[in-house]
Amino acid sequence: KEKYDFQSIEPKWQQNWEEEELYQTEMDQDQEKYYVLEMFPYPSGNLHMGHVRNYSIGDVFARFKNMQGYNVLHPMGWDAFGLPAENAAIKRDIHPADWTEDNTDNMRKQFKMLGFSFDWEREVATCDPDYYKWTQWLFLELYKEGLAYKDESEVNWCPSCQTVLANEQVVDGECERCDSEVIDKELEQWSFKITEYAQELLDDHHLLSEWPDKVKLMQKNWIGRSEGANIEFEIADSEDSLEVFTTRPDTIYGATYMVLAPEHPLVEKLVTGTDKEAEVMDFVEKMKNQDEEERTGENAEKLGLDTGIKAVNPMTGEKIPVMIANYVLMDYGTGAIMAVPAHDERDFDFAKKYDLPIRVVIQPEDEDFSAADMEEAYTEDGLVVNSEILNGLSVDKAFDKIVEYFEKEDIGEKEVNYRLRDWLISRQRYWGTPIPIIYCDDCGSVPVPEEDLPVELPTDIEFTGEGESPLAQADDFVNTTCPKCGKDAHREVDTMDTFVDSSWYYLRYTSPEVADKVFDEEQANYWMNVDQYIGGVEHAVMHLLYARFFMKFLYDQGYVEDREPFSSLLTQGMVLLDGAKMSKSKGNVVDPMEILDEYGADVARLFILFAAPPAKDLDWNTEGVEGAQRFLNRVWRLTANNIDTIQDAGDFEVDGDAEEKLYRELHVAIKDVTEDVSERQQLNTAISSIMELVNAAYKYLADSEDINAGLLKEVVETIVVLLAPFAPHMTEELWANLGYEESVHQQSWPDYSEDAIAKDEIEIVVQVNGKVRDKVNVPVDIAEEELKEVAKEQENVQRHIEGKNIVKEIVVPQKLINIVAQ
Ligand code: ANZ
Ligand code: ZN
Repeated sequence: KEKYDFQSIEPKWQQNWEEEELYQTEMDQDQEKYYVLEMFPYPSGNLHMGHVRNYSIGDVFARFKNMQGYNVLHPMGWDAFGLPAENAAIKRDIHPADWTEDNTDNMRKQFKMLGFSFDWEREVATCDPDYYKWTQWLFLELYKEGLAYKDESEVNWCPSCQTVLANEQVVDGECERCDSEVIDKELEQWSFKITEYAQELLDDHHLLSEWPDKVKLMQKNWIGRSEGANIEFEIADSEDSLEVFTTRPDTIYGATYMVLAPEHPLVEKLVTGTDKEAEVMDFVEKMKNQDEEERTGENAEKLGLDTGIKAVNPMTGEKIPVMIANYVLMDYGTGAIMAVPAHDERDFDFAKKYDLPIRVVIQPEDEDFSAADMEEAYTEDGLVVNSEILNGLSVDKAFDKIVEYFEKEDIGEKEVNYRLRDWLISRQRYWGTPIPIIYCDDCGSVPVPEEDLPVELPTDIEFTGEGESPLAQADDFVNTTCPKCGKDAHREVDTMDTFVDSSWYYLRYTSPEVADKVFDEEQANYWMNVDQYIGGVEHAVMHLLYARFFMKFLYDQGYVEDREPFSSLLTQGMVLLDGAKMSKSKGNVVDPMEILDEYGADVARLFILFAAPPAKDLDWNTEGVEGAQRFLNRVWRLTANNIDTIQDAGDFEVDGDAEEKLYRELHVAIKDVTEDVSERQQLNTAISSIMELVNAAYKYLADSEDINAGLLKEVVETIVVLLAPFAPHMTEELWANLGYEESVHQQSWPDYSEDAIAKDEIEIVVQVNGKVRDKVNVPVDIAEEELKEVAKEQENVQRHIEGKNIVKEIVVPQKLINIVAQ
């Protein structure tokens, strides 16, 4: 009875829970719901410690809320499309579908060995036609609303492998496989217009009060809203004009040159036929090979060229040079800027390098510097100078005044820009959701009619790793007829970014069985939104932003009642070993299966939850694992060794100091665990509180001759119940041993009594001449005179005051009394 035998207990209960369908959930309008969701895994083959952590955290919330009386939804599935499956097919000649299925089978088995309370009846896999049918349907819904569109975009192309590469396959501009230099290739690709929702995605942050601030900040920066103005500059001796976007229209008098992005359409038009044409077009060609980081990164070298063209500053009438330069990008703002070198760092560096004029137009109030003194741009606030109609104004006032002037004179207008780009979803890959579009020579792009969904992935594909899209070789797939006119037509051969699949899976879980709809609206609206979402912070922008976008779109279409999918977000920390992230490449991986073999699931879970608060990084260490094991055995013995006493126990009354102390500890523990889990989300301190209660129980047993059986029963049973969400197997076994037939996981979460917690006695230190001689327990509200009496009655105190004169008695309320005797 000294140790619990996890090897027999864990599989026994896992089987029992499955047979009893303990974790299957159904909609029940009369019961309040709680939806716990952990980000679903990519089926890479085996669970790693990060998974164990993620799902252990979620499992505590799910079990806890269930015991609190909520109807809990806690589903699991697979983010099953993606590149690794296809690489396995190329390297090992195994079909992506088979590879994926083997992996999900294995990981499902591992999940079950960990005892998570998933409702496996709701399992979904994004590669299942029953699922991706609806991913395609969502694509068509977006298409109908003009939110899915096709455009020319660049892809990474390896000329030697003759294939398109995903961004992660390009390392330092070279192909991961063959080290050849990767080039850009133009392809027609599909995008979703997430930019349409840019403002709403920002505005609705107020609905996300239970998200980490850092995640909201990352989204905010990613969306990158800028307020400014678009201004028109005339080109000298030409009909053309140039539009720029600036956030600092107040600095327009300081604009001493203009810069166009090399790709700007005006570049070719303006230089054609001039003596600069060859030089300029040569430079443009060179810039095409620089990626965004090389052009605008922190250490990027600024490269530029004078086009020989002049523009007219609308405020000064000056003719200023028009440059082209790598640091201006075509896909932001208008692809052209007015350069104000005195007040913009990039322009300052560029002006110094190419010897362009610098003119100060903003100065701090009591300073006066000239351009020649400047070593860097002055970007702070100040007052406007050298600017005719703006002189003396603050930056903010000047902004408003000049924009008003522009609008009146028809030179420009207020403009808001976002860094956020539309979401390019085309992938030149096989293992993904086919894009449901057919191309007809006469009708153009034609959406596949809803009744023809799903467009199924063909299985007979050869995986060579060459060519644009593997589906292009599947003639039976490609060749089809136009749904509109019936003529021969061909299918889109690209598949969707897997982030599309994961943007809506939380909705499918609410009714995975429905065959004729994307989800059942009644069930979706009962379960949504997700009350607690848990996952890695690496998904702070893409996944979480895309999912929010989909939810907003579905809200606008009237399919859901919430505008946000996830009410509360917890981003768990990493699992480290000796301070470094566990990763295959570092070779410092602890395999969860080895830990399960040696210690069992409950120990693994308890350790990982105890070692750090969920949001913090966690250092794996063997002593900690053994500590968790010792604690569980201690709980095991506490129950096993007292089972006879407990089983005979009936009602009880609390009597005497020792019992009162234990009773109080019991209620403190219930309160702390409850609040740690539900309010503070500090699962580690919740476990500490249970440990303290266990210690208190042992102390009570050791110190007391007469055991209050009823009290002991209450304490031990509460320990088992409190521990159940953390160590579900051992507690289930103990609960059965205590004589109960119903599962511990179906018990109500215990309540605590504030009265029991309120301290009615306190301990007071008694000193004689400043030395501690005793401690006494007295009522909190004891009168000072009475305290003095009690103190002097103590044996050890008497010994030290005997025969002496009491000169003074000093009382520090609630703490101590010092008797001064001579
Ligand atoms: C004049 C100016 C004066 C500017 C000044 C800044 C400071 P954010 O905040 O990121 O929106 N800009 C505009 N379009 C650009 C492009 N396509 N590529 C590179 N730079 C571009 O930045 C807006 C500012 O970035 C704009 O305001 C413009 O420079 C530059 F004292 O115009 B500014
Ligand atoms: Zn047609």
